[in-house]
Amino acid sequence: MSQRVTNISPTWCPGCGNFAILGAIKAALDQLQIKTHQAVFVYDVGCSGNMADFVFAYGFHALHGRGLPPAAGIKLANHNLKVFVIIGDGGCYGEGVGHLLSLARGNHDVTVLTHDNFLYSLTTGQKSPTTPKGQVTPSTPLGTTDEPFNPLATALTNSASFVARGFAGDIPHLTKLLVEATKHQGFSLIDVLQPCPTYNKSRPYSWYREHVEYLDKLGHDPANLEAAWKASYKTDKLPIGVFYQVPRTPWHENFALLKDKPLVEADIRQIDLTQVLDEFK
Ligand SMILES: Cc1ncc(C[n+]2csc(CCOP(=O)(O)OP(=O)(O)O)c2C)c(N)n1
Ligand code: SF4
Repeated sequence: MSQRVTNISPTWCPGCGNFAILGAIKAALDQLQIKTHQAVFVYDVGCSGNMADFVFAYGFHALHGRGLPPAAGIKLANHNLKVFVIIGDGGCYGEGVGHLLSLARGNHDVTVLTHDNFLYSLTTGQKSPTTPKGQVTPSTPLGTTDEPFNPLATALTNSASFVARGFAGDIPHLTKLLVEATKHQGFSLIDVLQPCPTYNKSRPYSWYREHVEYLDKLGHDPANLEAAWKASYKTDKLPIGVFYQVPRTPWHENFALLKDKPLVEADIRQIDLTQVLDEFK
C-alpha cells in the first residue's frame, strides 16, 4: 500500500468535515490501488485547498477559483494520470464557475471534489453561491437575498457525464462515490456536503443526518436524466449518491495524436510548427 498522507498534521478546526473527506480520499486511493506517482491533485485556495499539505501525491496549488483549468491541462499533457480537483463551493461555483461548465461540456477526464460548506470559510464565513436564501453571514448581516446556486442541476444542464453528491458524515459512502467517479471515463463532479462547525452553525453534522437520504435506497436510476434533474432540486431532503452517469468520449480521446501515447511522450520535433511560427513574424 502506498503512503497516502504526509507527516504534516492538518490545521483544520476540530470537527471540520474536511478531515472526513481526506479520510475518504485515502480509502479510495487504496481501493483503486493508485500509486503515488499516478495521481495528481490540483488544490484551489480555501480551507479545502489546505489539503495540499496533507495528501502524499503530485500536487499543484492554483489561484482561487482557478483549480479546474490546470487540471484539464495536466490531463491533456499526460492522460495516463488520474487527476483530481480539491475546491470549495466559493471557488468552484463562484469565481470558477465558467471553468466548471467548460470541463463538464468538454468531458475532460477529471474528478472534481467540491467541499460544499455553503460559505467562504477561509475568509471567515462570507456568503457563497450555495448559501441558503435568508442566511445571515458577515457579508449579509440582514440575510442573503440571492437564490442559491444549484451545482448539480448546472452540471446536468452542461452535459456532465457523472454527477454525484456525497456527505462528509458517511465516509464509506463518499469513498464509494470517489471510486466510481475515478473509474468513470470523463468528467465527474462530486458535491460534498461538508460541515463547517466554526462558521456554519446552522448546519452541524446532526442537521445533515436528519436531512440526507440515499438515492440508491429510493430506487433512483442514474441513467435517467429527468429523475436526476428533479432530485437535484429537492430541498426538504438532500439526496446523496450518483444522480447521473452516462458513457461519453473523454476529451483527450477525440485526438488521433493522443491515441497511442500521452502528449508528454510525443516527439514534438516531428510536428511542423512553421505555419504557426510564421504568424508571429
Ligand atoms: C482571486 C482571489 N479572490 C479572492 C481571494 C480571497 N479568498 C481566499 S480563500 C477565499 C474563499 C474560500 O472559500 P471557498 O472557495 O468556498 O473554500 P473554503 O475555504 O470554504 O474551503 C477567498 C475569497 C483569493 N485568494 N484570490
Ligand atoms: S473554518 Fe470551517 S471549513 Fe475552515 S477549517 Fe474551520 S471548520 Fe473547516
